[in-house]
Amino acid sequence: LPEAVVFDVDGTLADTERDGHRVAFNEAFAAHGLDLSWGVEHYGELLTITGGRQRVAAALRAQGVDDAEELAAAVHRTKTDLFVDVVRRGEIGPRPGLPALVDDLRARGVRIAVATTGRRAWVEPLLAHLLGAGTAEVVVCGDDVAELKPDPEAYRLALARLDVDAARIVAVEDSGPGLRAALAAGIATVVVTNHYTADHDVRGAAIVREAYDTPTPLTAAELGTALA
Ligand code: XBP
Ligand code: MG
Repeated sequence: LPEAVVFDVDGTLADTERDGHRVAFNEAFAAHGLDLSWGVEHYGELLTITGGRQRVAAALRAQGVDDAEELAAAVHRTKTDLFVDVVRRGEIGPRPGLPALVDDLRARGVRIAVATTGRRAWVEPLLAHLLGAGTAEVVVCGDDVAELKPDPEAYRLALARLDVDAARIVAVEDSGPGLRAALAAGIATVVVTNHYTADHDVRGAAIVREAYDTPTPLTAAELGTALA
């Protein structure tokens, strides 16, 4: 068994992007009077830009907006507030089969951590809702690092806070950029894809699946085989 499992959040613990973050971004654009709206398919392409503020800044720069960085920061603050409300209303549930995996890990004494590029303001209430407060003993967020995924900084920080060797742990990710971040930190990685990441390049992953619960439930023991 791994000593610890480090989970990504967006797309991995929950399907947060299409009906969550995307909608909050669009509401924030409207609140700031911007003529910008991200459709479901287009948003999938934008996910290669990790970090909400960076994603907005790229879109504003593409529109030739002056002070794109400053405006992006303001729009992203609005988006974060809106998304915190969505999370607090309990509208985002876990991906099917995830709670069973987390129960299995906890029952076997495997430590649980989180490494995400998302903002702590919504990550903490979402984790409390999905896993129960305190289930993840280490939570690294986008606020904590200078470089977002695919840079390994978030994973390296999680390793340091867990005080474990990379060779003893397994990461669970949903996307290409997330996979590359974990691999660059020397961590064996299991990828559970979703509709947005089904066609991502996942070479290098120890295991690739489309779901936690099918064709068989993903277990702590199966995660352990990623270390071999
Ligand atoms: C997730 C992200 C985040 C979210 C939005 O990537 O890139 O930016 O899309 O959250 P990963 P914020 O799953 O690899 O961590 O607006 O808080 O950035
Ligand atoms: Mg993700």
